[in-house]
Amino acid sequence: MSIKEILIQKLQDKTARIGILGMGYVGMPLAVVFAEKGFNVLGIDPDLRKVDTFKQGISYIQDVPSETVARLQQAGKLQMSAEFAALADVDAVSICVPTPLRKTGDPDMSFIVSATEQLAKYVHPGMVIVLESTTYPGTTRELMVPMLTEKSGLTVGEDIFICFSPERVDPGREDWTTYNTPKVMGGMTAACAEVATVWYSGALETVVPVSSAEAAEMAKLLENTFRMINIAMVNELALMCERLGVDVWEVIDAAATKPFGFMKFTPGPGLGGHCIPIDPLYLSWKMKELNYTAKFIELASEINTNMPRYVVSRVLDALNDRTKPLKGSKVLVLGVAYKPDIDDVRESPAIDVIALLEKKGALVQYHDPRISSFRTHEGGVMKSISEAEFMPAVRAADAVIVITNHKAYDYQAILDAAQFIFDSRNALAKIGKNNPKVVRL
Ligand code: SAJ
Repeated sequence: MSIKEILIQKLQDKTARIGILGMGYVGMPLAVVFAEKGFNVLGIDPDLRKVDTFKQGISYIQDVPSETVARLQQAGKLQMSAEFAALADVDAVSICVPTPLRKTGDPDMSFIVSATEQLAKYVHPGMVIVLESTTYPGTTRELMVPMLTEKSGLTVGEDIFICFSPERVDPGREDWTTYNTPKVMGGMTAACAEVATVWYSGALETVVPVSSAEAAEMAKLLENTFRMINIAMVNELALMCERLGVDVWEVIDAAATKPFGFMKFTPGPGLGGHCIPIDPLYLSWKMKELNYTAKFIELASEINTNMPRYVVSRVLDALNDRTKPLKGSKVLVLGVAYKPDIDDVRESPAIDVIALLEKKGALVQYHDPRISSFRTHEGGVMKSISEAEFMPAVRAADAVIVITNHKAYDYQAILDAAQFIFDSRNALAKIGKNNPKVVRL
């Protein structure tokens, strides 16, 4: 039997040992899915706090219950370590590490490089490697393959099998999970795709093979660029509707009655999260390397990035209409998470809105039931007001600004108590319509 046939056999009978590099919101659920389906899984993460928490049978990932972690650990199906040396005994590796942006706006490949450098020390014949981290097209071929073959002398498609398979984890979502979300799989060779498809099909509901790693890398970027550009389009629509004196929310709801050929997006104070504002910039960066300007991405990024400034300008105008300067006004920001009903503040436009308000001299407080504090751009720490302080702060504020429309808020009570509300999310919707105390984006 060939190396490939032996590896496929081990993947089919689940004697293959699995390694997950990076046990975050992508790696942990993936490790659990493989372990639940009978594989022996080792999660490797350099963060000792994660490893220690895991070893206590506690989950630090919102989508994975501690009961699951404890059960799989006791069953010997799922272990965690901070030591990469354990990779020497592993047959199949998924790399699920962060791909953020540098301060310069260029891709930060350091997590992929360091994980691959570690893996390269232990790579051996009969290993399949799948990169899941969102990255620019060409990463698997141009960066992963050389790092894993040049020193080892191993041949891709014969000794080792290298693929790209984009993660599609949406933290907090319960309808689409790691198990039932279709998984695109692109191999460096047909044999690579065959091996990885056998592996992932042993645990996930649907695997969708494509012809190359680049096709899989690009599919992911299309998914998230599609969102970023459409959000930018409705954000610009909001600016146009304001100038036209037309209610953008009514316009979008009306357009959304079209049962085909339309997909609803809503305007807001900007684009947050660790995916949508960032992933498309990996593509535009790569295209610049190829002397091509990704015009839609650049324009969408410009529009989305400007939304916090637009929100502050609208608040300033509204206070002016109430003969109140923004400077010295008490402003209460409601919700700083990057989207409703989650506890993640990464890239949240709320941070920009608050910084701009303070720059204009406003006296700013914020409340978020899920974010007790966050680090400001200047490196300071801002704390949420308490529940006890909440309603008095709503009453005392010259302006209440809804930035993140958490379901937890009692918008009627807020409307009754506030002097003025700027609603950037149409959170008040009907109850705020035609109410002189409310101005909407
Ligand atoms: N946003 C708008 N208007 C919209 C939709 C979103 O302003 O119509 C804002 C959100 O408030 C947030 C940002 O855009 O600040 C991103 O929102 P998102 O709904 O895209 O949520 P994310 O960042 O959690 O995106 C993830 C992505 N999942 C993966 O990358 C695996 C994305 O591909 C999913 O489509 C998205 O979840 C989802 O559908 O929930």
